[in-house]
Amino acid sequence: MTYKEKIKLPSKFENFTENKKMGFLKMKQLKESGKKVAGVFCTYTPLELVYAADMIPVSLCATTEDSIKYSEADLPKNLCPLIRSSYGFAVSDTCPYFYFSDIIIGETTCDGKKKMYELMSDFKNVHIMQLPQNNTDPLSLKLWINEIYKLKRVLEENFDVEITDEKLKKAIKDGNEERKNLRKFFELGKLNPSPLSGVTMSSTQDSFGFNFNRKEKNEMIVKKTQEIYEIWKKEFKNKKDKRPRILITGCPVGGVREKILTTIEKAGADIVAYENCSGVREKLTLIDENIENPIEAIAKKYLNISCSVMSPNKKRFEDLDMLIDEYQIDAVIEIVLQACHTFAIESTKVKKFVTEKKHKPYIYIESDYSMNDIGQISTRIEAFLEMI
Ligand code: BJ8
Repeated sequence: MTYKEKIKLPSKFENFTENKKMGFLKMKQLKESGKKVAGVFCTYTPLELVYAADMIPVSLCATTEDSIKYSEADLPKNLCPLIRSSYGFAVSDTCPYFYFSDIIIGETTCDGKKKMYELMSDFKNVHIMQLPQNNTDPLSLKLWINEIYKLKRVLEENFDVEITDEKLKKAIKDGNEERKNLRKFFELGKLNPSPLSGVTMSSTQDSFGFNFNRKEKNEMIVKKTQEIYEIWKKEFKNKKDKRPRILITGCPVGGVREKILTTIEKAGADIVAYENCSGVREKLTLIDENIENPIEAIAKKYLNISCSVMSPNKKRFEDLDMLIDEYQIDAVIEIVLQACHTFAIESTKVKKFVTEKKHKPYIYIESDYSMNDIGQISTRIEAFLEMI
C-alpha cells in the first residue's frame, strides 16, 4: 500500500459529487428558513459584503461539459468552457444553486464573463461590478472602492438590510481566519512526501465550499488539516518521495480535474501546489484589519488578486517565485482553458520566468471540459515527466 492510499480523508469528504448533493439540501433548508443567497463566479467578489448583509455566498462556476449544450444558442463555440458551462446551467435552470440565488454578483474580469453577465441579466437579478484592469494606479483603487460602496447599496436596497462597519469588520476577521486555515490545509503540500494526492487536495477544498455554516466550515478545515498532519508525522515523516513535485498554475481546474490532474498523478508525479483560483491565489494575502475604513481594506485586498485579467500582473510572478521555493517544486504545469486569452498570452511570460529565472521544466496544456483530447494530453504529460 502506498502512503497515498493509507492517508484517507473521512468518508464524507471522499465523494465530491455526494458533497455537492448534500450542499443542495442544506441550501434548500436555509432558503426555507428565510436566508438570502448571492451567486458568485469569481475570486474578485468581495464576500465580506455578502456575509455582512447576512446572506450566503455560493460559487456558481460550473465544471461539467453536460450543461454546455444549453449555452449554444446564445454563446459562441470558441469561448472558455467555464463560461459556457456556467451559462448553460443558468439558462436551462438546471443548477439548484443558481435557482436559489436571489442575486448574482459578477465582475468585469475577462471579456467572455462580462458579456455573458449581460445576457444573464435578461432572466436573473445580476449586479455587475466594474473591476479595474490595473492594480497599481491609485485611480484604480478609487474606482474599486466606489464599486464596493455601490455593491453595499445594492445589497442593502435589495434585501432591506444595513451593512454596518461592525458587521464588515466581523466578516473581515472571519474571512481572514478562513484564509489562514485554508492556507494551512494547502501547506500540507509542503511536506515531503506530501500526504495528500493533488487531486484529493483539490476536490477536498471544493467540498469545503458546500458547507454554508462558516463556523462549522472553519472548524472542519482545521480538524482535517490536523488529522492528516498527525498521520503524516506518525507514518511517513522520514520517507522521502522520489516522485517529481508539481506546481499547477493558470485557470481554475475543477472542470479538468479528472482529465488532466488525475493523468499527471497516474503518470507518476505528485501535485503539491496550486497557483490558481482553485488553490492559494486568493489566500496568500489577508485583509488588513488595521485599516480604519473596512471598505477600503476590502478593496485593497481584492484588487491585489493576481489574475491574468490584470495588466500588468506583477504579483503572480512574486507568488510563483515564493511557491516554487517553499514547496520545493521540480516542474510547473500551466493549465489554460480553451479560449482564455489573458492566461494564454500571459503564459509566454510564465514560461520564461519558470525556465529562465527558476530553471525548472515547464509545460503548457490548453484544454476544455470534453474528454476528446485525453490521449494526446497523457502522451504529452508522460513525455514531459520522463524528461525531468
Ligand atoms: S480571478 S481566474 S475566477 S476571472 S478561465 S472565465 S478568465 S476565459 S475563471 Fe477566473 Fe476570477 Fe480570474 Fe480567478 Fe475568463 Fe479565463 Fe474563462 Fe476565467
